[in-house]
Amino acid sequence: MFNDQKVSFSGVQPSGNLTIGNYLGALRNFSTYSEKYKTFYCVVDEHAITVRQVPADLRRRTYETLALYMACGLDPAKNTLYVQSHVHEHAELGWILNCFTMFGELSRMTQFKDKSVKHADNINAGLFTYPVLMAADILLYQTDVVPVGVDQKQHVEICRDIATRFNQLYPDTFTIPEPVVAKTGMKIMSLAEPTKKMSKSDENSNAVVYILDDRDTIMRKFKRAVTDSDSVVRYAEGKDGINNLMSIYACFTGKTFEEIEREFSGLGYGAFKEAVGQACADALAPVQEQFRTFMADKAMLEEQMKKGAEEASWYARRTLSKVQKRLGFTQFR
Ligand code: ATP
Ligand code: LTN
Repeated sequence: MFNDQKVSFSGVQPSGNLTIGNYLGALRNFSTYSEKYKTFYCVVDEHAITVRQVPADLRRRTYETLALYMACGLDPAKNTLYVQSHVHEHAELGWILNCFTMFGELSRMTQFKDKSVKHADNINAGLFTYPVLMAADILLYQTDVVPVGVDQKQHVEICRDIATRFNQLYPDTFTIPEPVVAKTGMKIMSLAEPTKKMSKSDENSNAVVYILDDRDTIMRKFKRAVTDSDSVVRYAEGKDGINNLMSIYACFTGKTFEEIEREFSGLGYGAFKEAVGQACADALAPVQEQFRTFMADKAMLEEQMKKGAEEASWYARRTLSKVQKRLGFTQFR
């Protein structure tokens, strides 16, 4: 809460091409808060360097992620859209919160365990303290709600623990945030291995549908999606592939699972996959068109970055200064 207004905050890493998992689990839900909340949506480039990035790619993806925020309906006049490294208070509060976070609690984070296996040659301290920087992102803005996919819920929970611990020592410093996970789209699975999360850093691009894939590619990927030896479109245990396609179809069409089962009764998997592909391509077409328009105007994107960073800094400075005062750091005017 900032000046009696509720706050929504979320972030996406510019670490790869964004997927329909990112879209349905996170981005699409951000605009829900634009009218009634003060909203901050950040491109978290400092988080992205916890794994090695090619500088030119990181730079391009930072612009692309900002353009995608806007293409997903986030109007910069109503939402503060900015890049994390442009607001130095994130890193500063991150350091302070490191001193209020326990080694043991960070060791339990599943994303750290997964990424340590995936990047065994580079298990750096940043990968380990990643959730502390994320807590700083959230707490700097006195955030009430954090819209995320279900994989990030654990990180919002550790953020709540850190904030509660800090508040016990220094009362009324931070608002305690709530994670908000959408009912459908909370976890979109890989099309090739439907027990695994669809992830933008997956090496098998056929397992992942990107927001910017063209219609033919989308249709082809859904056609090849792994299903099962049954042929009935039905949501059931053990039918991970079909369950995932049904969730995706439900997200794009707003239909319930019962309606989907009825619609495809007696039609088989071929017709169903075709319909999922069409629904996905139809929904993404306007986003892609807007994205191309925004990407063609780099000067406008840079102006938005600057404006966003100025807005965000104003809030971030206030919280950081409050924290520093409570800790006993000296200050002068
Ligand atoms: P990476 O593969 O680099 O770890 P990622 O695809 O998991 O990246 P993030 O930038 O970490 O993407 O996530 C941005 C937002 O998208 C987060 O809120 C996350 O919960 C959500 N998200 C990511 N993948 C999915 C998914 N498959 N289903 C639903 N939400 C997702
Ligand atoms: N950790 C998140 C990205 C992220 C974030 C945040 C999300 C960084 N800071 C603050 C919500 C709020 C991820 O990997 N998806």
